[in-house]
Amino acid sequence: MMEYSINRDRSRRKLAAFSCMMALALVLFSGQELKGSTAPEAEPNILLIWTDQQIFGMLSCEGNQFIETVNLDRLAKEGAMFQNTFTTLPSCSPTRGTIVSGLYVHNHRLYDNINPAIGMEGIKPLDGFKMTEQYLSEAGYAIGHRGKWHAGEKADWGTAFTADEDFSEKYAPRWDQLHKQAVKAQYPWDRKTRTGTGGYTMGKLDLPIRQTPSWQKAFDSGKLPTWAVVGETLIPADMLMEAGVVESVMDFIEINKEGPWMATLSLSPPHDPWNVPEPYYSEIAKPLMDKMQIIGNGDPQQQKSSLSWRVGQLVDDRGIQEYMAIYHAQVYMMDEMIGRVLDQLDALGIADNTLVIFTSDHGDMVGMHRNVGKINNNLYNRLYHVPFLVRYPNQISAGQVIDEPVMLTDVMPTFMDYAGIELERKVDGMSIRPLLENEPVEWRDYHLLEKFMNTTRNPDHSVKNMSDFYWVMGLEDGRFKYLCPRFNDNWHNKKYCPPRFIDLKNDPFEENNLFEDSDYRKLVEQYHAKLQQVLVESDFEFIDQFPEDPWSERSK
Ligand SMILES: [Ca+2]
Repeated sequence: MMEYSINRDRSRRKLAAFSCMMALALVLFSGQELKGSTAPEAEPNILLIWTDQQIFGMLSCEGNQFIETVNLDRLAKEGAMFQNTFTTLPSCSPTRGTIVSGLYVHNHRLYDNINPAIGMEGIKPLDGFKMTEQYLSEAGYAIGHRGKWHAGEKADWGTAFTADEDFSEKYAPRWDQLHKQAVKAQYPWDRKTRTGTGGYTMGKLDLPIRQTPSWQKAFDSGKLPTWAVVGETLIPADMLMEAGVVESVMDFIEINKEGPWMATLSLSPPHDPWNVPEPYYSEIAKPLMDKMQIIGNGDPQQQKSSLSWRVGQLVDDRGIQEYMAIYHAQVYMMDEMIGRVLDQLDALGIADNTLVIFTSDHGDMVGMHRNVGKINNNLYNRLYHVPFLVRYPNQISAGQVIDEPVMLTDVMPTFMDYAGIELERKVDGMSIRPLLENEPVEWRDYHLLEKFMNTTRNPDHSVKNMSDFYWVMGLEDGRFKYLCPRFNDNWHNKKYCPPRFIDLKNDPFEENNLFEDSDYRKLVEQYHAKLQQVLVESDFEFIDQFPEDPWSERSK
């Protein structure tokens, strides 16, 4: 089944060379100047690397004291490290929609995780939606997505994401199928028996995983959801799904080395299930277990509605430490795998003309307030703050540390900017090129936070309109954070996320809600007005449902 991609990639390469000449001719004839300090020699290759569920602060260049991530550190050293990058919604599918479209979730409309097995396929995207891969494919780039996709495989989303039939039908969803098979081989549970509000019925344990003592004990209680598995996998490292993804992306780059190409290396760890094989288990995870510190002691009343907190209650503190240590080991293992691809760019002599971005789709609680995983409804920064490294030796200087608030909406317009492609419609993100090249730019001073909870009672879980959602919109600027929920009939009595106002400077673990504190009334009003302005400016189509004032929802 691999031949089709090889043939197709070859034909694209010819097309790419032609389009490259055309672009050069256009520049020469129009006298148009390329942006930036120096004109790039050629259209850059683009390598987008993302892990899943990796928080900012896990890399040694970001200050992690427990593991040395020498390969990703190299990207920071030879390029730029962003310290303040947020996703807009901490779930897989919505973020992936944002990365490829440059749009906020409320604009690309992939509100919740796609799960075709239970009929969740999102909402039809807005007209004129066009994703990164489509633009680049039309410009002559060879496109290779490898690894987890999770952004739709059929119906409306399949069409919206289609760069061409190969991409939609074979590249991306094919990897999702493989991923599913790999997961299924380890976790023989049946999604069709999914019950209740976010739990999974437990399948029988037949895993090639040796769970840690605390997690084995919790497992034996029969109360854990099936994803909450922490231990040592008995699958050798070179036979893991991720090793195959890395090899495949390397094959793609080798075949297309003359460029231009765009490759996505999409890796699942440190997403659950949390496990690593030897030697990572003994050499990295085990020695760290004693050293892991649980931070935060969130109010149980506020945490109750969150599955990640409930799972954390089923293990003792040692269990939380085991999970945190293995999470670190997963990041370490991913760093080694990513290093193979970076070495390949050097060996092929194409690193200088390859724009590399490394990030993650969203965070994880990593033990904060004794939470396990990401299913927490309180919109903690820990779930939104992600790593973000950029390297492009031909165009940006090395060793930069950048503090401006960047969002994953900015990935797509940045790629377009460097590839010299004009966008056909307005997107919410901004190209980070001026930040990278030290050019003057008016930049945002906040992150927009979004969260949509599907509250439909439709048997197929499909979302028909906005009133099917309980949603929360938030704004944070590093100093304060304001969360504004919009309840609906199904959910207003559940204490999901009440309105919140947090002093991030003095309360970094977000434990004290100042929303009802009269001293902060004026500030809350200001943040409410600013949030509303951001939503108006970004064409939030349900702005009429936005609460009139911060306190209007409270009385419901
Ligand atoms: Ca994810």
